[in-house]
Amino acid sequence: MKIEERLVKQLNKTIKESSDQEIYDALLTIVQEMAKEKEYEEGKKKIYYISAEFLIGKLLSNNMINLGIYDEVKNILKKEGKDICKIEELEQEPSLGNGGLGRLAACFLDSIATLGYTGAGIGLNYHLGLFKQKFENKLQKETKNPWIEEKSWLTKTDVCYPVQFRGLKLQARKYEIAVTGYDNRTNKLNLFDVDSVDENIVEDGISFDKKDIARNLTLFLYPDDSDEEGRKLRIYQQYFMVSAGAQMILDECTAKGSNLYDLADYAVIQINDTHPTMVIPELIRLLMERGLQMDDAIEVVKKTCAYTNHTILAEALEKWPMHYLKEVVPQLVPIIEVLDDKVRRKFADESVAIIDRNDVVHMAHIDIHYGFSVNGVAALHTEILKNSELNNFYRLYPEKFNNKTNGITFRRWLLHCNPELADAVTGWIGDGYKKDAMELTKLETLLEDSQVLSRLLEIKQDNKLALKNYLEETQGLQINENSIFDIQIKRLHEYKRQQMNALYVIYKYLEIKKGKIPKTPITVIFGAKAAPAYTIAKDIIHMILCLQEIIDKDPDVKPYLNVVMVENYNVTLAEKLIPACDISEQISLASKEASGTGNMKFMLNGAVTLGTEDGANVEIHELVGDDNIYIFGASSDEVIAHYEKGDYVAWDYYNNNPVIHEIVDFITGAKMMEVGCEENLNRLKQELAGKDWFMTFLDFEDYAAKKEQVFEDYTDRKAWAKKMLVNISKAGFFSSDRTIEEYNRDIWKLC
Ligand code: 26V
Repeated sequence: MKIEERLVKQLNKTIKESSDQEIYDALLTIVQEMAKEKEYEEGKKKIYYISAEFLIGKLLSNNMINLGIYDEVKNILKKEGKDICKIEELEQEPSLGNGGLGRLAACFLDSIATLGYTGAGIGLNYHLGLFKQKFENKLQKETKNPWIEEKSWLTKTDVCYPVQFRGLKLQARKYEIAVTGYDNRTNKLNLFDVDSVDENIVEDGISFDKKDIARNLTLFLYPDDSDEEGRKLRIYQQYFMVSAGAQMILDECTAKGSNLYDLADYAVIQINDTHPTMVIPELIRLLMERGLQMDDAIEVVKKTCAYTNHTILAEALEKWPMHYLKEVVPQLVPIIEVLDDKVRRKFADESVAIIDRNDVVHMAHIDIHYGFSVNGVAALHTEILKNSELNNFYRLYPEKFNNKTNGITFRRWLLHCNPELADAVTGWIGDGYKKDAMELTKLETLLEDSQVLSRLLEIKQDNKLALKNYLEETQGLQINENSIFDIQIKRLHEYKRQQMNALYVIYKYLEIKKGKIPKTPITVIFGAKAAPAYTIAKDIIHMILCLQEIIDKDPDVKPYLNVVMVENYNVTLAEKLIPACDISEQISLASKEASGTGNMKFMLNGAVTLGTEDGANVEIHELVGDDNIYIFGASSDEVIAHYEKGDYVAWDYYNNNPVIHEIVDFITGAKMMEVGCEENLNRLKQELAGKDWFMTFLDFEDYAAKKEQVFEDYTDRKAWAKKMLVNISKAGFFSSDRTIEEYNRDIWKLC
């Protein structure tokens, strides 16, 4: 049946007579049916990607693109006076991730299905997701973010697994979300949930009784872990996910004929950071329950599990006190003790032990000893793991370590979010790049084509106007589409250095006040959520919102410089911001950002990177060359040496550098105090002048100088358009299809 007929049949009236909501509901049903037709299991071995986060974004358009019906549906609706964009707006974004790690998992699921691999995601069905961010009095407030509606992409199943905690047994029910591949099969994202969860226990904001596990288990993603109850709840969540996931994996493999000794021929489990690490002892436990001797079970698991590390930040590497595990999952404790004992018998080095002398369990150590692969997520990150952070392990198991530079799905991050650019590219080089992203290099032959260059600028301008309108309509923000859009969007963390960008805004503000007017107006756009208990991160948001107000009210400055912080930055907003960006801010302190993936999305959409030699920026730099990226700041080696020697003294910079002194003092100056909160601003200034752990002052001058250069270069529109085109043409390497092919070639070996 034709799509139009199918739609009318589903609606049971004409398209014209139907409301946007009715059309959304009907399309959801049709897409789900079409996706189901492409579900099949093939081949013996299956990849299970297990992750506490899957930041999948809205699904309607993405699925229609992947099923090849997007344009047809769009045109049918247009003919009847309906706008597909308005219908897309009705979908709630599932907020099942914090940032890069969760979004990566979503891109990977897309690529696994697109490449036709048998694979599935395993995660949790958080009802209220990550918190929704609101600004009140220029401060972040957290509220719940319900996303599951009557009609949603979730399919409830009858499949349940028992999960035993100390003194509490829960049933994990499996829900499924179809994962459509681009012109290929459909896989599944399995999200476990508990029937007894109760959204009504949430009081104001996001607070709730953290001890009422049966009712709170799948309410929120990463509940506040600043207190002990919160940390224990994380262990409950993690064990619930891995126990149900492991049972599902064993059942599926047994059904396909595995005798469990040969599990590794049927399953490979990719452990996304340490959150799912308990899958290792849990699988061992379950295999023993199903008749294997412990040593055999350990050997089976060792051949089945692979670990991806996503950060070198010590505070983010999970360590659980043994007494928490005893309280929550006592059945795993003897297994973890045996795992530790085996390590200790083999290796004298205390630093590689699983249980340390304080009786704390190092989750990453379990993964490294009892998985067969350890990978970093960008070339530099993997080198740092091998040479410093995990060097003690690398010396024991050099063969386990490998790099898999991250990637992004071009279906969402080009075809969907920037259709105008995608169409233009298709017109220039054909549509082969949609299946083989490396074909984008064909664009290089057009670098001297002035029509192509001006079209590129025109598309950027259209996207900037679209963003301006969107922000005005949805957030009441006003920006000038004829200014340079300088964008930093990512989780708020000191290592990502939003504060350095904000210090530059102060610097520029003071320059303009002194009469130094920029040639082209500048709009600095931020989007970031801060973890609820991360005080300094929230202070940085406060500083930015104060600057936004001060500048907005200052007629001397407003025509030349604007700052806006968008509220509740999420995937949907990213899809609007990225196509409109001129300058992509990737300014983490070198060595700290494992990879970054926003950097890749910006590049693909023709933004030019201003960044440090960190994470995947290094690889972007290598690909586009010095002329098409702006690199500044200390190298990772220099930074690591500063930490080792402890010779970075923020206070000296503050005292000896008059520019830094002036801008830092501005934070607590009269203008800021007039609009801001004394406590927050004082604390932030103290933190910067007295500590500045992520060395913003070290890089500030170089950053400011490079930024001036970028603004200057922007005025030569033709030369700038060439930089844009080079960036797009070199982005093919960052397709997650390439990343997944590498995972399969080196780790999964599916076929
Ligand atoms: C987690 C936490 C939790 C405790 C408080 C501090 C803190 C800081 C960082 C994290 C990050 C957890 C892991 C993560 O999300 N890593 C990101 O993974 C992306 C995909 O590989 C990568 O592009 C980003 O560079 C990396 O930060």
